[in-house]
Amino acid sequence: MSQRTPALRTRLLAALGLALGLAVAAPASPALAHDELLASDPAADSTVTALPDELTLTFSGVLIDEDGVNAISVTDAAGTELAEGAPALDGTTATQALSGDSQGPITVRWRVVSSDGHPVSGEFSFTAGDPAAAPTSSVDGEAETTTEEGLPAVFWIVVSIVVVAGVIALVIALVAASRRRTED
Ligand SMILES: [Cu+2]
Repeated sequence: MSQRTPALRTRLLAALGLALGLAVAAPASPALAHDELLASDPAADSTVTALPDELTLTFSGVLIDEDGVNAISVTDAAGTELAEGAPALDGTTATQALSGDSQGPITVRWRVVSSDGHPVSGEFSFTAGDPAAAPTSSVDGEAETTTEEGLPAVFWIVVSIVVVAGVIALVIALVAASRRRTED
């Protein structure tokens, strides 16, 4: 027994180390496979003569198409929502109908579910028409936007903690079980 225990403990420690390594690495590696926004029409930071009837976003992969999971918000300088209805998905392209004829800086905030199942989001802006004709800014809409950006990171941290806790519980159970067996 005194000879077997150190070997068993070493093996269990190695298993624990491997499991922890996998648990930490797992959420990080699929992040590399997230779909990215490749292009948009209007393009980011471009200037167009007038607000178009629709906006298209082209991604690097086919987005998950389920009701309500993909959202595109398009607002003018006053914070008025210009997006009309939900975006239409076609393969790697999302098309968002726009309404109104707002001029000046237009902000696009998108949040979609990547083909690997993870939510991805981003923001860019373009200029429509005459910037001097932009509606006057109301400060309201600004504060809310930053909170949503942080959500996926927090989500994966929580998932990692749960996974690590689960692995530790499993290892403790295995150690207890093997102890019971060696005592017999
Ligand atoms: Cu991912």
